[in-house]
Amino acid sequence: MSYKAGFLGLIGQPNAGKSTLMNFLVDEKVSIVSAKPQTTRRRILGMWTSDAGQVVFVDAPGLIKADKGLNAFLAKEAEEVIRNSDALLAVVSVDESKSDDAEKIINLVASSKKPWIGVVTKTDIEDKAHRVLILKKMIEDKGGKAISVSAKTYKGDLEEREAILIECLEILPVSPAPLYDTEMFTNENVRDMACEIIRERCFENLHQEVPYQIAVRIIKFDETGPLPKIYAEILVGRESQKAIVIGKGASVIKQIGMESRKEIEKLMDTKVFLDLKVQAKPEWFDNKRIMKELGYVTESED
Ligand SMILES: Nc1nc2c(ncn2[C@@H]2O[C@H](COP(=O)(O)OP(=O)(O)OP(=O)(O)O)[C@@H](O)[C@H]2O)c(=O)[nH]1
Ligand SMILES: [Mg+2]
Repeated sequence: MSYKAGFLGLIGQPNAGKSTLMNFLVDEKVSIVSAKPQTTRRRILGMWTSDAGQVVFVDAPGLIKADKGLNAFLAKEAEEVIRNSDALLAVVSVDESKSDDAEKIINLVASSKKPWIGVVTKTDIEDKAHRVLILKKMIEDKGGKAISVSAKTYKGDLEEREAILIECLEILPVSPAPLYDTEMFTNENVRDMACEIIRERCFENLHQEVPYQIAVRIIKFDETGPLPKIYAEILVGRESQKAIVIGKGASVIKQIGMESRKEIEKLMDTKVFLDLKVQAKPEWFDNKRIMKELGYVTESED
């Protein structure tokens, strides 16, 4: 078989399990995950390389419709992943909240004219088990190959994972060489991954609209000494949210800081010093300059 390589976009509703699926297939924690929808904000690449080729997964925000602020960015980002990928995975979950949510995704991917596979996720949710066959049939009726997987409870059946990866490789174009260095599993740098880890911990520890109006930026990343020192800032969209993020006696920010530090230490394989500050930037999501600085501007707008 000839060598294959290309970009494989993950398309699905918010919360369908796209990031969990990519992390599982790449076998690394590349993309952040949370129980709340709209966790992923910009495309994140995860690579898997073998002798037969290289799959470059493109994790995208869940598909939404919006024409303003951060949500408009999420909508455009997902559209660009559909447009720019060589092939697509339609990711549909057995616990989709509305019955036609999965159908919309399958129809959209099938009409993209790109090679695609439908992946039914969260098959471990027992009271939704009957949905697996329904969704697989929906995929096959649109001409796609259907795969089902539980990416979260997966217990190391390497053959099953490899089988999915080989299916993914098959729908990619023939390529003379890999697209990225074969040792790489992501093109994200440590700085950006640290920001995403802090944002993930904010999604875990904060509720209602607060996590959606948060952004994280690194102020200083000092790796000169034996202990890397990271100074980061959590931006909130309203003055009143500052007290919520800090919490009573700074309990919330301390918890976010401790959890983030542990994750960053795992990522960097060393102890780190992490300093978190909270800053209110009212309606930062309506400010073009700040949005651009945070990376929330699509390629087409740039
Ligand atoms: N039970 C079960 N839960 C899963 C599985 N895959 C993902 N989840 C959970 O579903 C939730 C959403 O997962 P994500 O991977 O963040 O979903 P996503 O599609 O990337 O979501 P957005 O980035 O918000 O669009 C998290 O709570 C995951 O733990 C699975 O196979 N089984
Ligand atoms: Mg995601």
